[in-house]
Amino acid sequence: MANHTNSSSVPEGDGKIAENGVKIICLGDSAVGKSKLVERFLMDGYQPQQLSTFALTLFRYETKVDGKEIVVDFWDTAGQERFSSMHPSYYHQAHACILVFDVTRKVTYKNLSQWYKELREYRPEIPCVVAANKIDVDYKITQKNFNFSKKHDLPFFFVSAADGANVVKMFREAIKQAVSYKENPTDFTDEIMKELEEMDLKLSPDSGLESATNSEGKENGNVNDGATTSS
Ligand SMILES: Nc1nc2c(ncn2[C@@H]2O[C@H](COP(=O)(O)OP(=O)(O)OP(=O)(O)O)[C@@H](O)[C@H]2O)c(=O)[nH]1
Ligand SMILES: [Mg+2]
Repeated sequence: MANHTNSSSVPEGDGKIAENGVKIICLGDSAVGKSKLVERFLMDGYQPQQLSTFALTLFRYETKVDGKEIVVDFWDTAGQERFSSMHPSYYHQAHACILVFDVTRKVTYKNLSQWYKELREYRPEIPCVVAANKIDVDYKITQKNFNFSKKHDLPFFFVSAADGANVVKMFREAIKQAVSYKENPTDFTDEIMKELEEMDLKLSPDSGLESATNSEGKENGNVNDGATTSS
């Protein structure tokens, strides 16, 4: 099941994404329910009235997609960080994004454009899904049209962290899209990253190209004893 790492600065393993891992970030205004949605998905539990996310929370989750073992890192941050600008490392190498708003507060829907704009500055190509949260407050809201997702051609889900409606469906879609993006990145930098990762796997896990081959031209073994040495 899920491991949870709470950290006020850098998450577990320096935020390094596992080899078979994907990184999914959550974005949206404060109190729209980002943390509750992740918690709901991971634990199928819900405890209302918790404090705002302090700074950054990393939720690690292991699952299978098309029979393949995948490690998913959900990155969750406090919405108010928008006002002091989100640290670029939050976006770094993200494979998908979950954009959340609260159907009971119009302003959180309005602010989606700003979140989306910032996301696209850092990650122009990654898949993004939109979650309209808190539908349990009044289910009639699900008859309404929210054009933001149509405009940007993004999958849209009415969800509730409180009663769990569509939560699994929405997360499964985000995970599926993150995995398929990682396998076939459309962003130039990501393509290069993927090539480098594949080279690294063939050569040596922690070294650059030069140190990957020794003086006799032999490949180093896939040594990973957890220790790193500096030259
Ligand atoms: N009725 C209802 N309340 C919800 C739902 N999801 C979250 N809440 C409540 O909304 C409040 C904010 O939820 P959080 O998950 O902390 O929101 P957040 O987006 O993580 O907020 P920040 O960490 O400040 O950015 C809490 O009081 C939750 O109990 C939901 O689906 N329905
Ligand atoms: Mg939070």
